[in-house]
Amino acid sequence: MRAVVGLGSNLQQPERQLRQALDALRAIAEEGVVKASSLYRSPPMGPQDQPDYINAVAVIETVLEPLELLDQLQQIEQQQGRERKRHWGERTLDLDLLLYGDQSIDHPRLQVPHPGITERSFVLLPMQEVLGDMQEIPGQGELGQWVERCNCDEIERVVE
Ligand code: A4P
Ligand code: MG
Repeated sequence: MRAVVGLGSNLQQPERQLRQALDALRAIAEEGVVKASSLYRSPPMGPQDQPDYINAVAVIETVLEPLELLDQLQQIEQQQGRERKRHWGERTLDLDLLLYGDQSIDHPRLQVPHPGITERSFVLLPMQEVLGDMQEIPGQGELGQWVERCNCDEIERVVE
């Protein structure tokens, strides 16, 4: 199954955190990471007294079931020293399962598509880069229409 994972970090060298997480994703995916977006920098959504975030998305091919994949993602977060401090607060690594094939999942531990997709520029823009405007978000229409509506003023692609 093709799965799309969102990556985010705003502590302890965020760009390094994301590169390390991409390596870890390569190790759990069948064919490695099929495609990774550029890195994007944006001001924090939520509490403002925290550093800017670096975000990206990765597309992987996996044989893992959705909850197994979530377990793996959480394990990678733990390996990279993830602490949960406060809602929408700072973190060394956040991995969200954004899409899993064309499935809609509503489980106490897992909602897919990830509920934040359509409102978050730091998810929409990297998704658009790797998946294109025509990508269907199950139950919510095409990605392109959400990108058009999003407030994307404050997000910038990190030039490497
Ligand atoms: N969970 C349910 N669905 C999913 C899914 N699709 N993918 C459950 C991953 N997890 C999912 O997650 C809490 C629980 O959500 C998990 O145990 C899982 O069973 P978490 O990552 O521990 O919670 P959280 O990240 O603390 O949630 P919170 O606080 O709502 O944070 P968000 O929504 O992840 O946002 N600003 C910018 N610019 N960029 C960012 O990336 N990120 C956040 C955190 C805040 N501000 C940001 C950014
Ligand atoms: Mg999360």
